[in-house]
Amino acid sequence: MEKFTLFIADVHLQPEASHPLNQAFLAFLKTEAPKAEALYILGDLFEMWVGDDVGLTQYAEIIAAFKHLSEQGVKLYLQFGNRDFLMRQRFWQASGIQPLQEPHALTLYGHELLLMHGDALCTDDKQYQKMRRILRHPLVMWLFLRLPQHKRLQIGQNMREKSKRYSANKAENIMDVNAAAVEALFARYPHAQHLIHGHTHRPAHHRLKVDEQPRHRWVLGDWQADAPHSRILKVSAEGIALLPFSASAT
Ligand SMILES: [Mn+2]
Repeated sequence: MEKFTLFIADVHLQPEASHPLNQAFLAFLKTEAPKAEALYILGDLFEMWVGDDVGLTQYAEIIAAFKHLSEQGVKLYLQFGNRDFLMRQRFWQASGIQPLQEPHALTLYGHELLLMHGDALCTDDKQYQKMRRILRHPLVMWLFLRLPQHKRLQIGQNMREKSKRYSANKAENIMDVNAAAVEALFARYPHAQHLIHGHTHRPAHHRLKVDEQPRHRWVLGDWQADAPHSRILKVSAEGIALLPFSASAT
């Protein structure tokens, strides 16, 4: 059987366990993911994560499915997104997922890969980058996690709504990755051939040249809540491909 690894991002699992998106993702974990050697989740797995105490209850069924998958021998890795960066020790233990720094460079089946969520590359959106620096500040995160549960849930819900309004009112090009930021990243990782990221919800395979070298930028799809489908990346010795994934087809 062909050995391969899957990459996904921007699932945006909903706090309501019965949501069709969560059910579709559970089906993915039970049918597609077990065939892979490893599954990499490049951020925004959860629509929001306000602390392990809340999240392990909210997403209990999915976390149990991850644990089962890891016990079956599928390696699981995750990078933080802009919606879910407060997972801590209890989450890693309960899920069997291993955290990855950003960016993360690795060699897989002979391909030189570079992984990140992607929001750090959207440098044209100054307002967003400023907010990101504040929210990801260790002291801010430390303080937030010490608030009572109801307060954290309330803040999380407010931010969810603000983010929706924010994206709706912002020019499309401002929220995409900045070409110079991508080139600067490749300059820092001269061996990387393929950058894989999510965040922008614009699945695509971009070809570019940096320092005369051909490079690739693969953008993963988000998971649509109404009729769950996405574009996920399959990497094997044969090559790299962005494939449609549809929950109804499984
Ligand atoms: Mn994102």
